[in-house]
Amino acid sequence: MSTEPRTATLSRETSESSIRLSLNLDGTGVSTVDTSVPFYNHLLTAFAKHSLTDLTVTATGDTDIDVHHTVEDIGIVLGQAIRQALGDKSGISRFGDALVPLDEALVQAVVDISGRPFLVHSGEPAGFEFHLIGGHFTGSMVRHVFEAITFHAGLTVHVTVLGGRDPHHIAEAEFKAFARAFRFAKQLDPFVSGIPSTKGAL
Ligand SMILES: [Mn+2]
Repeated sequence: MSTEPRTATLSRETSESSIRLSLNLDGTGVSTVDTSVPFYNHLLTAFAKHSLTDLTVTATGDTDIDVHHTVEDIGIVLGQAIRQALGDKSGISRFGDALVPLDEALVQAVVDISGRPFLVHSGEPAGFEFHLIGGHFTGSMVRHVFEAITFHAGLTVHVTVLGGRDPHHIAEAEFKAFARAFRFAKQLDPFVSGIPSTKGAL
């Protein structure tokens, strides 16, 4: 089993956003999240808490245009940091799944730390993508963030919204379900020796 600390610290500067992010995959879910996008702070705080990942994010960007660039770019950096912190993936459970409600909303998430980026995302109710949650966070960005994380972390992720009406509940349940599935996938399993793949690499 790997004894290397599973941590990463990354910075990313572009003309559209400025991001500094650090995480510890073997944390307790402690977070300090200041993205300048309030509802996204809420979602990332939930991700940290329910995946038992310690997470610090400081970001600014051209949110006067739209929150899109800043939100997406943080997703990219979070994915890159997850990939880096996972290292060679020896000793991990690899697979995780979760079924998480938030009142009327119900979301299933399945994560495979496969090294092969693939997102299957379905079930958000019609019009969800156009709703401005908190008056600033477009519903469409939920899938877009999962795309960014999945692609840059090298994860296979299935997120299925099974029910829900309130956009805040649905978005939050999606992040909690993903977080909890990721928690189990990344955890070190004492019964696993080496890299959990028949081909010897993930
Ligand atoms: Mn985009």
